[in-house]
Amino acid sequence: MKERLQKIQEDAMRQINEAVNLSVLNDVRVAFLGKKGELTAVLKGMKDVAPEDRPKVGQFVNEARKQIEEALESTKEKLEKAALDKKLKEEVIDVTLPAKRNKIGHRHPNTLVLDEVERIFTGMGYEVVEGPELEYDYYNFEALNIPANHPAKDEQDTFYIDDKILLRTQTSPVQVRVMEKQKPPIRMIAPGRVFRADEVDATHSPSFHQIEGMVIDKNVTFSDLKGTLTMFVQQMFGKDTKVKFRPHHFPFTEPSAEMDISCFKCGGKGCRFCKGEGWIEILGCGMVHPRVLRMSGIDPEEYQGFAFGVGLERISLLKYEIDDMRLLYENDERFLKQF
Ligand code: 2NL
Repeated sequence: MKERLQKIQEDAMRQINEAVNLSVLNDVRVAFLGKKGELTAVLKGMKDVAPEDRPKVGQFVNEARKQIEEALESTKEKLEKAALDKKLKEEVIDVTLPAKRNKIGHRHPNTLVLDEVERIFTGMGYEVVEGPELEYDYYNFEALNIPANHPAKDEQDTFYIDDKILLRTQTSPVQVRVMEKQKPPIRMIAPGRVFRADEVDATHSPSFHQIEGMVIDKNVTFSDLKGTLTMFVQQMFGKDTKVKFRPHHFPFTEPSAEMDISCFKCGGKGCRFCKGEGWIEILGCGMVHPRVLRMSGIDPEEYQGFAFGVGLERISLLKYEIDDMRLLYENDERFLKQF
Protein backbone atom coordinates (compact mmCIF):
# COMPACT_ATOMS: atom_id res chain seq x y z
CA MET A 1 0.00 0.00 0.00
CA LYS A 2 2.80 2.34 0.90
CA GLU A 3 4.51 1.67 -2.41
CA ARG A 4 1.32 2.21 -4.32
CA LEU A 5 0.89 5.55 -2.59
CA GLN A 6 4.47 6.52 -3.29
CA LYS A 7 4.02 5.65 -6.95
CA ILE A 8 0.83 7.76 -7.15
CA GLN A 9 2.59 10.64 -5.48
CA GLU A 10 5.58 10.48 -7.82
CA ASP A 11 3.35 10.24 -10.89
CA ALA A 12 1.32 13.22 -9.67
CA MET A 13 4.39 15.36 -8.99
CA ARG A 14 5.89 14.55 -12.35
CA GLN A 15 2.67 15.34 -14.23
CA ILE A 16 2.25 18.57 -12.27
CA ASN A 17 5.75 19.64 -13.19
CA GLU A 18 5.15 18.81 -16.83
CA ALA A 19 1.83 20.67 -17.07
CA VAL A 20 2.25 23.35 -19.75
CA ASN A 21 -0.92 25.29 -19.04
CA LEU A 22 -3.78 25.67 -16.59
CA SER A 23 -6.08 23.36 -18.48
CA VAL A 24 -3.57 20.48 -18.44
CA LEU A 25 -2.93 21.19 -14.75
CA ASN A 26 -6.64 20.90 -14.03
CA ASP A 27 -6.76 17.55 -15.83
CA VAL A 28 -3.95 16.35 -13.55
CA ARG A 29 -5.88 17.50 -10.47
CA VAL A 30 -8.95 15.59 -11.61
CA ALA A 31 -6.93 12.49 -12.45
CA PHE A 32 -5.55 12.25 -8.93
CA LEU A 33 -7.89 14.07 -6.55
CA GLY A 34 -11.18 14.02 -8.48
CA LYS A 35 -14.13 11.74 -7.65
CA LYS A 36 -12.69 9.00 -9.82
CA GLY A 37 -9.07 10.02 -9.16
CA GLU A 38 -6.31 7.63 -8.23
CA LEU A 39 -5.83 8.92 -4.69
CA THR A 40 -9.57 8.96 -4.12
CA ALA A 41 -9.64 5.31 -5.19
CA VAL A 42 -7.06 4.51 -2.49
CA LEU A 43 -9.23 6.20 0.13
CA LYS A 44 -12.22 4.23 -1.03
CA GLY A 45 -10.12 1.06 -0.64
CA MET A 46 -9.56 1.80 3.09
CA LYS A 47 -12.36 -0.53 4.06
CA ASP A 48 -10.22 -3.48 2.91
CA VAL A 49 -7.28 -2.44 5.08
CA ALA A 50 -6.90 -4.20 8.40
CA PRO A 51 -8.37 -2.00 11.16
CA GLU A 52 -5.09 -1.77 13.05
CA ASP A 53 -3.31 -0.47 9.91
CA ARG A 54 -5.93 2.13 9.06
CA PRO A 55 -4.52 5.08 11.07
CA LYS A 56 -1.11 4.64 9.50
CA VAL A 57 -2.43 4.24 5.97
CA GLY A 58 -4.77 7.19 6.53
CA GLN A 59 -1.84 9.31 7.54
CA PHE A 60 0.09 8.33 4.39
CA VAL A 61 -2.87 9.12 2.19
CA ASN A 62 -3.39 12.51 3.85
CA GLU A 63 0.26 13.42 3.52
CA ALA A 64 0.28 12.42 -0.14
CA ARG A 65 -2.88 14.42 -0.71
CA LYS A 66 -1.46 17.47 1.06
CA GLN A 67 1.72 17.36 -0.97
CA ILE A 68 -0.12 16.98 -4.25
CA GLU A 69 -2.47 19.84 -3.36
CA GLU A 70 0.43 22.13 -2.49
CA ALA A 71 2.23 21.30 -5.71
CA LEU A 72 -0.97 21.90 -7.71
CA GLU A 73 -1.47 25.27 -6.01
CA SER A 74 2.05 26.57 -6.52
CA THR A 75 2.17 25.39 -10.15
CA LYS A 76 -1.24 27.01 -10.71
CA GLU A 77 0.13 30.33 -9.48
CA LYS A 78 3.20 29.98 -11.66
CA LEU A 79 1.14 29.19 -14.78
CA GLU A 80 -1.30 32.02 -14.09
CA LYS A 81 1.53 34.51 -13.79
CA ALA A 82 3.08 33.20 -17.02
CA ALA A 83 -0.29 33.52 -18.83
CA LEU A 84 -0.72 37.09 -17.60
CA ASP A 85 2.83 38.04 -18.59
CA LYS A 86 2.23 36.61 -22.06
CA LYS A 87 -1.07 38.51 -22.44
CA LEU A 88 0.48 41.80 -21.30
CA LYS A 89 3.37 41.33 -23.69
CA GLU A 90 1.03 40.67 -26.62
CA GLU A 91 -1.25 43.59 -25.83
CA VAL A 92 1.44 46.17 -25.36
CA ILE A 93 0.45 49.51 -26.98
CA ASP A 94 3.03 51.45 -28.90
CA VAL A 95 2.30 54.93 -27.62
CA THR A 96 4.78 56.39 -30.09
CA LEU A 97 2.55 55.46 -33.09
CA PRO A 98 0.80 58.46 -34.70
CA ALA A 99 -2.85 58.86 -33.61
CA LYS A 100 -5.78 58.36 -35.97
CA ARG A 101 -7.41 61.70 -36.67
CA ASN A 102 -11.12 61.74 -35.79
CA LYS A 103 -13.42 63.40 -38.26
CA ILE A 104 -15.38 66.18 -36.59
CA GLY A 105 -18.82 67.05 -37.94
CA HIS A 106 -19.72 70.54 -39.05
CA ARG A 107 -22.95 72.43 -38.70
CA HIS A 108 -24.76 72.98 -41.98
CA PRO A 109 -24.82 76.59 -43.25
CA ASN A 110 -28.63 76.53 -42.98
CA THR A 111 -28.33 75.52 -39.32
CA LEU A 112 -25.83 78.30 -38.64
CA VAL A 113 -28.12 80.89 -40.23
CA LEU A 114 -31.27 79.57 -38.53
CA ASP A 115 -29.54 79.63 -35.13
CA GLU A 116 -28.53 83.24 -35.76
CA VAL A 117 -32.04 84.28 -36.86
CA GLU A 118 -33.56 82.57 -33.81
CA ARG A 119 -31.02 84.26 -31.53
CA ILE A 120 -31.87 87.69 -32.95
CA PHE A 121 -35.65 87.30 -32.70
CA THR A 122 -35.79 85.53 -29.33
CA GLY A 123 -33.63 88.43 -28.15
CA MET A 124 -36.52 90.72 -29.12
CA GLY A 125 -39.04 88.59 -27.21
CA TYR A 126 -40.26 86.39 -30.07
CA GLU A 127 -41.27 82.76 -29.64
CA VAL A 128 -40.08 80.07 -32.06
CA VAL A 129 -43.05 77.93 -33.16
CA GLU A 130 -43.11 74.86 -35.40
CA GLY A 131 -46.00 73.17 -37.14
CA PRO A 132 -46.91 70.30 -39.49
CA GLU A 133 -45.41 69.94 -42.98
CA LEU A 134 -48.63 68.29 -44.17
CA GLU A 135 -51.34 70.94 -44.02
CA TYR A 136 -54.96 71.50 -44.83
CA ASP A 137 -55.70 73.61 -47.88
CA TYR A 138 -57.57 75.87 -45.43
CA TYR A 139 -54.49 76.80 -43.34
CA ASN A 140 -52.09 77.03 -46.28
CA PHE A 141 -54.32 79.09 -48.60
CA GLU A 142 -57.87 79.96 -47.59
CA ALA A 143 -57.10 81.42 -44.14
CA LEU A 144 -54.39 83.54 -45.81
CA ASN A 145 -56.85 85.18 -48.18
CA ILE A 146 -55.46 83.25 -51.15
CA PRO A 147 -58.49 82.69 -53.40
CA ALA A 148 -59.35 79.37 -55.04
CA ASN A 149 -58.33 80.63 -58.47
CA HIS A 150 -54.93 81.97 -57.35
CA PRO A 151 -52.02 80.72 -59.52
CA ALA A 152 -50.07 79.50 -56.43
CA LYS A 153 -52.84 76.94 -55.89
CA ASP A 154 -52.18 75.37 -59.27
CA GLU A 155 -51.27 71.69 -59.17
CA GLN A 156 -48.22 72.71 -61.20
CA ASP A 157 -46.91 74.60 -58.16
CA THR A 158 -48.26 72.76 -55.12
CA PHE A 159 -47.92 69.12 -54.06
CA TYR A 160 -51.43 67.92 -53.21
CA ILE A 161 -52.04 64.76 -51.20
CA ASP A 162 -55.79 64.92 -51.86
CA ASP A 163 -58.21 67.79 -52.44
CA LYS A 164 -58.01 68.93 -48.80
CA ILE A 165 -54.43 68.05 -47.77
CA LEU A 166 -51.14 69.28 -49.23
CA LEU A 167 -47.45 69.80 -48.49
CA ARG A 168 -47.29 73.34 -47.09
CA THR A 169 -45.87 75.91 -49.52
CA GLN A 170 -45.00 78.39 -46.73
CA THR A 171 -44.89 78.37 -42.92
CA SER A 172 -47.75 80.90 -42.63
CA PRO A 173 -50.18 78.10 -41.62
CA VAL A 174 -48.19 77.79 -38.37
CA GLN A 175 -48.94 81.46 -37.68
CA VAL A 176 -52.64 81.01 -38.54
CA ARG A 177 -52.86 78.16 -36.02
CA VAL A 178 -51.29 80.40 -33.35
CA MET A 179 -53.70 83.28 -34.15
CA GLU A 180 -56.65 80.89 -33.73
CA LYS A 181 -55.45 79.70 -30.34
CA GLN A 182 -53.67 82.64 -28.75
CA LYS A 183 -55.01 86.04 -27.74
CA PRO A 184 -52.63 88.87 -28.79
CA PRO A 185 -50.02 90.10 -28.12
CA ILE A 186 -48.29 87.58 -30.40
CA ARG A 187 -44.61 87.76 -31.30
CA MET A 188 -43.42 84.68 -33.14
CA ILE A 189 -41.22 83.25 -35.83
CA ALA A 190 -42.11 80.06 -37.69
CA PRO A 191 -39.12 78.35 -39.29
CA GLY A 192 -39.50 75.15 -41.28
CA ARG A 193 -39.42 73.07 -44.41
CA VAL A 194 -41.74 74.04 -47.25
CA PHE A 195 -42.50 72.45 -50.62
CA ARG A 196 -43.12 73.69 -54.13
CA ALA A 197 -43.32 71.76 -57.39
CA ASP A 198 -40.16 73.34 -58.82
CA GLU A 199 -37.45 71.83 -61.00
CA VAL A 200 -34.02 71.67 -59.37
CA ASP A 201 -31.52 74.30 -60.51
CA ALA A 202 -29.00 76.73 -58.96
CA THR A 203 -31.77 78.76 -57.28
CA HIS A 204 -34.73 76.31 -56.99
CA SER A 205 -35.54 73.12 -55.14
CA PRO A 206 -38.85 71.30 -54.54
CA SER A 207 -38.13 71.44 -50.82
CA PHE A 208 -36.49 74.34 -49.05
CA HIS A 209 -36.85 76.30 -45.81
CA GLN A 210 -38.63 79.44 -44.86
CA ILE A 211 -38.71 81.59 -41.79
CA GLU A 212 -41.84 83.64 -41.28
CA GLY A 213 -42.33 86.16 -38.53
CA MET A 214 -45.41 87.87 -37.16
CA VAL A 215 -46.31 90.43 -34.51
CA ILE A 216 -49.90 91.15 -33.50
CA ASP A 217 -50.78 93.69 -30.83
CA LYS A 218 -52.64 96.96 -30.32
CA ASN A 219 -51.33 99.96 -32.29
CA VAL A 220 -48.83 98.04 -34.44
CA THR A 221 -47.81 100.09 -37.48
CA PHE A 222 -45.62 99.81 -40.56
CA SER A 223 -42.97 101.76 -38.56
CA ASP A 224 -42.73 98.80 -36.17
CA LEU A 225 -42.20 96.53 -39.16
CA LYS A 226 -39.45 98.79 -40.55
CA GLY A 227 -37.71 99.14 -37.21
CA THR A 228 -37.84 95.43 -36.44
CA LEU A 229 -36.60 94.29 -39.84
CA THR A 230 -33.86 96.94 -39.83
CA MET A 231 -32.63 95.63 -36.46
CA PHE A 232 -32.76 92.11 -37.86
CA VAL A 233 -30.67 92.72 -40.99
CA GLN A 234 -28.19 94.95 -39.17
CA GLN A 235 -27.49 92.11 -36.72
CA MET A 236 -27.40 89.59 -39.54
CA PHE A 237 -25.37 91.48 -42.16
CA GLY A 238 -23.61 94.26 -40.23
CA LYS A 239 -24.60 97.47 -38.41
CA ASP A 240 -24.13 99.71 -41.45
CA THR A 241 -26.71 97.79 -43.51
CA LYS A 242 -29.31 100.10 -45.09
CA VAL A 243 -32.82 98.97 -45.99
CA LYS A 244 -35.15 99.90 -48.81
CA PHE A 245 -38.82 98.95 -49.19
CA ARG A 246 -40.45 98.51 -52.60
CA PRO A 247 -44.26 98.24 -52.88
CA HIS A 248 -45.38 94.71 -53.66
CA HIS A 249 -48.46 92.52 -53.48
CA PHE A 250 -49.25 89.54 -51.27
CA PRO A 251 -52.85 88.40 -50.71
CA PHE A 252 -52.22 88.06 -46.92
CA THR A 253 -50.78 91.53 -46.25
CA GLU A 254 -51.93 95.05 -47.04
CA PRO A 255 -49.91 97.09 -47.71
CA SER A 256 -47.16 94.70 -48.81
CA ALA A 257 -43.52 95.31 -49.62
CA GLU A 258 -40.29 93.66 -50.60
CA MET A 259 -37.26 94.70 -48.63
CA ASP A 260 -33.78 95.18 -50.09
CA ILE A 261 -30.57 95.60 -48.10
CA SER A 262 -27.52 97.58 -49.16
CA CYS A 263 -24.89 95.21 -50.56
CA PHE A 264 -22.74 94.04 -47.63
CA LYS A 265 -19.83 93.44 -50.01
CA CYS A 266 -19.53 96.90 -51.58
CA GLY A 267 -21.69 98.92 -49.17
CA GLY A 268 -24.01 100.02 -51.98
CA LYS A 269 -21.59 101.25 -54.63
CA GLY A 270 -22.31 98.30 -56.88
CA CYS A 271 -20.14 95.24 -57.41
CA ARG A 272 -20.19 91.80 -59.00
CA PHE A 273 -21.89 90.37 -55.93
CA CYS A 274 -24.95 92.66 -56.19
CA LYS A 275 -24.71 92.70 -59.99
CA GLY A 276 -23.90 96.40 -59.95
CA GLU A 277 -27.18 97.21 -58.17
CA GLY A 278 -25.84 98.15 -54.74
CA TRP A 279 -28.98 96.48 -53.31
CA ILE A 280 -29.92 92.86 -52.61
CA GLU A 281 -33.52 91.63 -52.30
CA ILE A 282 -33.90 89.85 -49.00
CA LEU A 283 -37.53 89.31 -47.91
CA GLY A 284 -41.24 90.00 -48.36
CA CYS A 285 -43.37 91.68 -45.70
CA GLY A 286 -46.44 93.73 -44.95
CA MET A 287 -49.25 94.56 -42.52
CA VAL A 288 -51.42 91.50 -41.85
CA HIS A 289 -54.56 91.77 -43.99
CA PRO A 290 -57.64 92.59 -41.84
CA ARG A 291 -59.48 89.72 -43.49
CA VAL A 292 -56.72 87.30 -42.39
CA LEU A 293 -57.00 88.54 -38.80
CA ARG A 294 -60.79 88.26 -38.81
CA MET A 295 -60.80 84.72 -40.25
CA SER A 296 -58.63 83.55 -37.32
CA GLY A 297 -60.85 85.24 -34.75
CA ILE A 298 -58.87 88.46 -34.16
CA ASP A 299 -60.76 91.76 -34.37
CA PRO A 300 -58.84 94.02 -36.83
CA GLU A 301 -60.45 97.10 -35.21
CA GLU A 302 -58.69 96.22 -31.96
CA TYR A 303 -55.47 94.59 -33.19
CA GLN A 304 -53.05 95.07 -36.06
CA GLY A 305 -49.99 93.14 -37.06
CA PHE A 306 -47.05 92.91 -39.39
CA ALA A 307 -45.58 89.78 -40.95
CA PHE A 308 -42.66 88.80 -43.12
CA GLY A 309 -41.26 85.77 -44.87
CA VAL A 310 -37.67 85.01 -45.76
CA GLY A 311 -36.01 82.08 -47.49
CA LEU A 312 -33.44 80.40 -45.24
CA GLU A 313 -31.38 79.10 -48.17
CA ARG A 314 -31.37 82.56 -49.73
CA ILE A 315 -29.67 83.98 -46.63
CA SER A 316 -27.22 81.05 -46.44
CA LEU A 317 -26.21 81.53 -50.07
CA LEU A 318 -25.73 85.27 -49.59
CA LYS A 319 -23.96 85.14 -46.25
CA TYR A 320 -21.51 82.40 -47.22
CA GLU A 321 -21.20 83.48 -50.88
CA ILE A 322 -22.39 80.12 -52.22
CA ASP A 323 -23.40 80.33 -55.88
CA ASP A 324 -25.46 77.15 -56.25
CA MET A 325 -28.30 76.08 -53.96
CA ARG A 326 -27.74 72.40 -54.80
CA LEU A 327 -24.55 72.48 -52.71
CA LEU A 328 -26.74 72.93 -49.64
CA TYR A 329 -28.53 69.63 -50.24
CA GLU A 330 -25.77 67.32 -51.50
CA ASN A 331 -24.03 66.98 -48.11
CA ASP A 332 -20.65 66.66 -49.77
CA GLU A 333 -18.14 66.50 -46.94
CA ARG A 334 -15.67 68.68 -48.86
CA PHE A 335 -18.32 71.41 -48.96
CA LEU A 336 -19.65 71.03 -45.42
CA LYS A 337 -16.24 70.99 -43.74
CA GLN A 338 -15.74 74.63 -44.74
CA PHE A 339 -18.32 75.81 -42.21
C1 2NL B 1 -42.62 85.95 -49.43
C2 2NL B 1 -42.69 86.70 -48.21
C3 2NL B 1 -44.39 86.81 -46.58
C4 2NL B 1 -45.99 86.78 -44.85
C5 2NL B 1 -45.04 86.13 -45.61
C6 2NL B 1 -47.85 86.25 -43.37
C7 2NL B 1 -48.35 85.27 -42.50
C8 2NL B 1 -49.60 85.50 -41.95
C9 2NL B 1 -50.30 86.62 -42.22
C10 2NL B 1 -49.73 87.53 -43.07
CL1 2NL B 1 -50.27 84.33 -40.92
N1 2NL B 1 -48.55 87.34 -43.62
N2 2NL B 1 -46.64 86.02 -43.90
C11 2NL B 1 -46.23 88.12 -45.07
C12 2NL B 1 -45.56 88.77 -46.07
C13 2NL B 1 -44.62 88.13 -46.84
O1 2NL B 1 -43.48 86.07 -47.28
O2 2NL B 1 -41.79 86.21 -50.24
N3 2NL B 1 -43.58 85.03 -49.58
C14 2NL B 1 -43.75 84.29 -50.76
